[in-house]
Amino acid sequence: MSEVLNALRDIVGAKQVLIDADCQPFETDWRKRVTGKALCVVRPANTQEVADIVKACVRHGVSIVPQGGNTGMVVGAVPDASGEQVVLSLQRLHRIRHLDPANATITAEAGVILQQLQVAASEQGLLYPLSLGSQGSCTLGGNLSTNAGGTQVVRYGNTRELCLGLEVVTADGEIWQGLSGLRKDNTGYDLRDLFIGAEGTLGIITAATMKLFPKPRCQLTAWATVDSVQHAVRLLELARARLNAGLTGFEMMNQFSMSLVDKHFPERRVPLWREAPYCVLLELSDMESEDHARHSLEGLLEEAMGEGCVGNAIVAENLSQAQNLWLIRENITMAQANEGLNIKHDISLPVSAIADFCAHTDAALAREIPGVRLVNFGHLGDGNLHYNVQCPADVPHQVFLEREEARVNALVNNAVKQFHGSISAEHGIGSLKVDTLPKYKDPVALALMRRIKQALDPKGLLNPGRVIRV
Ligand code: FAD
Ligand code: 2HG
Ligand code: ZN
Repeated sequence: MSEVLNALRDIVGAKQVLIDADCQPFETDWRKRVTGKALCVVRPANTQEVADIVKACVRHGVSIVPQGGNTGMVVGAVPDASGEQVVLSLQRLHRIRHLDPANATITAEAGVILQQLQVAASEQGLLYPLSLGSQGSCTLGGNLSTNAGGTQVVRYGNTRELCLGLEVVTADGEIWQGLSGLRKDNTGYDLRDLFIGAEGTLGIITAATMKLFPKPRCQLTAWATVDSVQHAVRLLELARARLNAGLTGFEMMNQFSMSLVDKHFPERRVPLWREAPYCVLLELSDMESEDHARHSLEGLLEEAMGEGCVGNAIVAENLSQAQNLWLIRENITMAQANEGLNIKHDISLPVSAIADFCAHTDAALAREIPGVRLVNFGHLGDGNLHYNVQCPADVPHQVFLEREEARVNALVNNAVKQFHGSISAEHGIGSLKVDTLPKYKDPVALALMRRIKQALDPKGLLNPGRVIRV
């Protein structure tokens, strides 16, 4: 093993090859579900160094775990317990290479933090719409590798829809120059879409060209109470009809998830949460003016109240109120983590099936595990729920996970299948769901995935044990 360490030191310099205790910050996943042991953490500064590292690892038969901001939810970016895997941190690939206002694109390296991309676009009067609670630490490479979603998907799509081109280091250390700002290119198979969402199992993304959009002239945020999931879905239908492309966010939160924010982040002052079992957070982006936006949004809320699908509602008066409403929604993940270890389900369903899914699954869980606490929230606008589960109040978190996690997962995932959904809408498979996926994915699709993995990474050295076992 010292041979591979020396080879890596020759490529990046001794300072950028971390060993022993220095590896610790890279060895535990964000949710603190798993702590692994790395052979080393290597920190290249450019694409050529990444390619040389991959070649060295191939020569020595050592596997590679790519890591960006390590904010992933499914234990995909940390090493296993063997002490034999190299963690390849992309954080030092942090240059924005080019912003092209006329083409409305930005080309940046994999380690650029999402928030930096948003700021760079904004400084040119443009919008990079990807928006996640982890945006202060997650990276472009991680966003692409997980095909991250977030809160603007209802209008702008997932990371995949935002990407026009990639630069990738392949499993044998070649550099594929696929950076392109083209919106149309039909010259054969779409390699780009293979690497997006592959969670580092097919290649290392080193840079990408992403779409930018005009910045809306005005954004308004509303917070509304609804007394059922069915009414939240009806509000979505009304919002789509009235606001059309102006609808840029539509999130739902159940009362328990809001109570967790109220408990762990009292400074957020969650509005209206005691009044109803669910609240909806809705964002309108308008290209005309604030008056036009207010008129549209107030019209929508009046109609919804008239129909009885909204009970009470507020519209943020200014930017800081709007930001606070978004922070309430984004703080649910942290509030749940502060409450204790938990079970996450990152599911999607046809929007038309969500109310029935919730009625069915809420009842089944309450029946099977009395006292279980549901943290049901998420991106209702695109059919993605975070149908998370916290232990009953009187059961220790760790004990609950050991006893009930498999049973809870089976119950929820079976219901997802019954209602024609997906067991992962945005967080991916990682190692946490690698043995669950085969139970729910079409067998022909799985066989094709396995063949793609074997074709692109025949030695199986890129993030083994993640997404699909070969
Ligand atoms: P990492 O966690 O470092 O890696 C994720 C996966 O990608 C791993 O499998 C890793 O091996 C691989 N990888 C990383 N970089 C590369 C690369 N350059 N080339 C090849 N493979 C690579 N996710 C959502 O989709 N929507 C949300 O709304 C959302 N909100 C979140 C809120 C919070 C508070 C937190 C903590 C997480 C949230 N996430 C969300 C999950 C997470 O932030 C995203 O999955 C994000 O895209 C991961 O980026 P990262 O840089 O941290 O990647
Ligand atoms: C979000 O939408 C993230 O906030 C995290 O995808 C969801 O905490 C979760 O389960
Ligand atoms: Zn999410």
